[in-house]
Amino acid sequence: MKCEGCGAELQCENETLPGYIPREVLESKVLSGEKILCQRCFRARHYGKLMPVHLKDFSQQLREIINSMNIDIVVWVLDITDFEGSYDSMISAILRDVRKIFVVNKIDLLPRAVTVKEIEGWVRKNLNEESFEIILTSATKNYGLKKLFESISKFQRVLFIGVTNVGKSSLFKKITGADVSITPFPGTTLGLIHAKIFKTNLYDSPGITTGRRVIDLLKPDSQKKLVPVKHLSRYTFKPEKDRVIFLGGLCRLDVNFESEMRPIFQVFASESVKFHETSETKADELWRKLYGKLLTPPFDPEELSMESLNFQEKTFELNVAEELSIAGLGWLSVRRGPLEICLKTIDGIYVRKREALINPLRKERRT
Ligand SMILES: Nc1nc2c(ncn2[C@@H]2O[C@H](COP(=O)(O)OP(=O)(O)OP(=O)(O)O)[C@@H](O)[C@H]2O)c(=O)[nH]1
Ligand SMILES: [Mg+2]
Repeated sequence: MKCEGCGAELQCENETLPGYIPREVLESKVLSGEKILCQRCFRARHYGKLMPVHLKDFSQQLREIINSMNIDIVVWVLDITDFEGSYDSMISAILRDVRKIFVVNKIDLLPRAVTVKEIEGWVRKNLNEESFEIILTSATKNYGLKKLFESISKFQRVLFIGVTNVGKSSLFKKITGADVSITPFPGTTLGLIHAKIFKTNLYDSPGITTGRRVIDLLKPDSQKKLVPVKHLSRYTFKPEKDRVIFLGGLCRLDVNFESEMRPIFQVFASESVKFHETSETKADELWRKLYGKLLTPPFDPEELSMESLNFQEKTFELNVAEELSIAGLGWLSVRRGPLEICLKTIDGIYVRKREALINPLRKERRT
């Protein structure tokens, strides 16, 4: 028997393992025919806390599940606010020969000035795949759900996959009506959850953790803070020469440029990422002093002690209509260049220079 919220196999023995439910609660729910939730899902819904459990890496089982369950099509859910973090090359390799649809979720979080057509065109260019269908969605604003349903209802067995927190369960719930658990903590779903709608069998699945996103390195309460809910924060910088900008304590940008005109760029991230500009001479000391205090994330200096981290450093030449994206944290978008940015962030975090998603040279407006 499975928890209807997270898909974990129910058990009454060990409170620290997935699927735990006190025996008396289980017995009474079975007798009354009520919905059965594990203790973790029950507490997540009523107290807003998600108990940490050891997560098995779902990517290991993905290939086998697709084969053994005769999956006809995989719905790979991406998060438009973290494209680099959600379109992961390891998952792409696992799914190379698998028939799939890309669902690009959370489009409500982008500035309204970007058109749906623009987003789709950008995603199409940035996916390194042979042939595919793209559907843009917002599970919270009910956008694109009809189109998604129409596409998948042609198939008999459909599997939703993706990295943690992209909104798989939110879409699954909207489409099937199944009351699955949804939280801002990554790692909510723990097992496969089945629902049938007309002739189509749909499966929600546990999120995959890649370790290549800043958010993956934080504790659950901090992860929750880092998930943008209603909108992204956006801040415009027009720095002088030799200025340093911090995106919280885990990402430092040293800005340089030759031209007379100061460069202009915007930074997009969750509201809990504190942006701070300072001079190059003050930057080292300020970083040490304010790390995890003013400079969040991390949200506590001890959560990820600065001394325990290895920082990678890479220099990028950027021009107008180019962006620099830091997986699981945010991105910056150049409005006037050229400029050079020496970026320091934790070793292993995926960083990519890309063509602008929020393109300052665009002409259209979202209707
Ligand atoms: N703004 C916005 N938030 C969304 C959207 N879809 C999901 N969310 C939020 O994103 C968070 C994660 O949603 P889930 O549906 O639990 O994500 P998941 O992919 O199932 O996560 P795991 O089970 O942990 O892998 C929740 O706080 C949702 O409310 C969306 O379209 N827009
Ligand atoms: Mg889920």
